[in-house]
Amino acid sequence: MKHQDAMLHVRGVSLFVDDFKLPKNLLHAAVLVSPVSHGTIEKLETGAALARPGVEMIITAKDIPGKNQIGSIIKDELLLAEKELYFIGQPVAVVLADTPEKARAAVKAIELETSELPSVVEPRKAFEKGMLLAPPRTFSMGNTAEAWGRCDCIVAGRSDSGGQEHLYLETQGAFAIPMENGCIRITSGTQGPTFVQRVAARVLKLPMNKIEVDVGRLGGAFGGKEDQATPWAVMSALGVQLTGKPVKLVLNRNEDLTWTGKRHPYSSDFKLGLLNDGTIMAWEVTYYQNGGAASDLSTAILERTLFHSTNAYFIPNVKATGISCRTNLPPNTAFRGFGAPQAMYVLESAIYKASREMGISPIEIQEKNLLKKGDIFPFGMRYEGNEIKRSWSKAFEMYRAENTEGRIRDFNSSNVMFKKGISFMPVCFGISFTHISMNQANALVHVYTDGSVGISTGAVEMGQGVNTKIAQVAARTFGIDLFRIKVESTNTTRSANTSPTAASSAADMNGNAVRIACDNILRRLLAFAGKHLGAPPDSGVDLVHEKVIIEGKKTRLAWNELIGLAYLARVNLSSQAHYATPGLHFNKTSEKGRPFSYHVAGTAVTEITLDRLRGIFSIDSVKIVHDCGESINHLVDRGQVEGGLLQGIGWVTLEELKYHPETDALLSDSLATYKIPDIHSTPGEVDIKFLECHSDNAGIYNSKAVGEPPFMYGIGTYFAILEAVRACDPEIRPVYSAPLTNEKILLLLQKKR
Ligand code: LUZ
Ligand code: MOS
Repeated sequence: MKHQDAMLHVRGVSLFVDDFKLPKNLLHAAVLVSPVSHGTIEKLETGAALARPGVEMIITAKDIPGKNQIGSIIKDELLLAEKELYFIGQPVAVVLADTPEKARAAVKAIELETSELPSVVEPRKAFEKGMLLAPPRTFSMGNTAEAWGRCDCIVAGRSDSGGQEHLYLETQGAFAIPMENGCIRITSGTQGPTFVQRVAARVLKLPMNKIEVDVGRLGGAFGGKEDQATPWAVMSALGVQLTGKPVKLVLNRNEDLTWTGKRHPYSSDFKLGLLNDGTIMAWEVTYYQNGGAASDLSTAILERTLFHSTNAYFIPNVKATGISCRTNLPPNTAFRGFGAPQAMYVLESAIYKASREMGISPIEIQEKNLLKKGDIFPFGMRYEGNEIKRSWSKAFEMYRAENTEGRIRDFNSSNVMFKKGISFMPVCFGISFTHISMNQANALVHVYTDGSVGISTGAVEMGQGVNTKIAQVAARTFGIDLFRIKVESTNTTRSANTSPTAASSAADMNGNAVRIACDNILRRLLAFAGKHLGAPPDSGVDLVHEKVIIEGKKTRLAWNELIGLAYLARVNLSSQAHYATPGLHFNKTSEKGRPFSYHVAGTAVTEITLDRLRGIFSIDSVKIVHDCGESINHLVDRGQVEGGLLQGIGWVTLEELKYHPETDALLSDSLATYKIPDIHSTPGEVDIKFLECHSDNAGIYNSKAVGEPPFMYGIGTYFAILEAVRACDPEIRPVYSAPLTNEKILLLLQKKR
């Protein structure tokens, strides 16, 4: 079963926001943004710009009819600046003109004068100044203060990880069309159509039922369109409301790179205590999260960091504190993994440091402390699976069977200029939105009289294959062929009050809603079929491979004919259904509960070869054992594992956001200066083995969520490089500061001791 969009994509006929044919009177929007990272507006004069040819209107904060507020969890972000400016890229005014070129030229003609204020871009500095987005939170278990005394080895240190640009292929964008009676229809490149609808209603001062949001598909998102697709969609709708004409706003790549938020950089302090045999006794960590200038999703992301502070390990005494710091960067936001990669990287740094101190292999420490079924997480939930140990064991068996350790030892002792390094990276990722109320979805299923099926849900297709999985769920539940199923656009008039497509959970939750809706229709159809065929009441009627089966015997009645007859007999051929993930609860005072439906686990083994002279490396292989539950689509899941791995490798080795030391302007603002993995930086071999297993509480049809967990396999590359550096010279002090770029590796190798 291939991705349903594959044929459209390769033929170049799939439609993205910028591809729709729009009415002739369309206005194009361009945005004037703050040129300073902190300051105030002293003068904002739009007259000259408005007088330019083709310019229809210039919108500023005072034109907003409703609330000038786009914040979600905390209402601390304006759509358009009023007086103070908090980051470079903060929207100030929107120009509407008859071409995008004229709109952008008019933006340049607006006179904006600002005075600058001191800015802060480092989270620790922000913390010292008391600039927080929310009060700090601490998750704890056992008693760390008491545990230190029983440890044979204690290591403490600092670990930093950088931000990351989402670099979705399709930049942010939206268009909006005026409808009858003040209603507006928005087509948005968003992961969260309901959120766009809610915020547009707030800003435009309209009831939500006057705003319709439609999403066909996104050209990638990775979390970058969970919250941050909203402003552009709302600006388009505002333009429609103020001019009565359709409005389109699509960012170009440079605007998108410089204005929108990214993965949160973290700076963390850690302390890890172990026994001589490698058993971890205590773990203390403080995360300073660089939240940017508004809270966006930062507090939820920090919460997920705290949930993953011990990753795939059992640690009896834990104290993890997270601090969301307000800085003068664009508000940082959701990005695949949602704070968990940052947490896991810190713990792996600490384990690596301890292994050096104790003179044992990090692999030994890792293996010794893996979570077992029944172990308790610091937030009170029990680990209910055994896939961590199973995936580790399977990976370790391969490692041993292939004599990897011996082969690397031989290679390293017979090569001077090249050294190999290896690492294991176990991952345990919790599935469910950490905000419990978001764990709900709905579906609307219609069977048409010709037997074809149309499905609407809140899930947004962004290349990840969720529509393919949803079609499979419907075909499987009905017992019919896939070609009959069409998954419709995601639309707030058909699917209301939906959660964003995020947290890896869209196929699970929307798939379950589809299953329930299809079951409702199927039950009516089978009751009708039994009656129609004269089967005695209570006989077993079923639909298999498009044929009605009675008491295990195939009848002549096929799906198409059944639908036609059922319609004439006035059977309801539509159903709406709702699904709420069961068993979730969490208490934010005690910080204990059961926030996740289940966990996804796996282990990656990464082998790299380092060129000692040049500081460059190649990844020889990444071998992954991954738990997909009972996968409903191995091809789609494999794509997610490969893509996640590569994105994770990019985060820890290549992708470096550089800012101007005085102006705070983003310097790595193009693909020439911001390097993501390409074909040359992919591993020579990516071997993915799926762990076949049955888990209680798994997702739709016992499959498991797959979007985010594989990202964290990439972290293994960092520590494989450190191992190769150690093979060059065991005296070199490792650094715990991602990304470990070629320049950093070279400096490390050259460091005078
Ligand atoms: N988005 C969100 C997420 O709003 N809540 C979450 O818990 C989450 N987790 C992962 C990715 N996106
Ligand atoms: Mo997300 S990081 O929008 O699942």
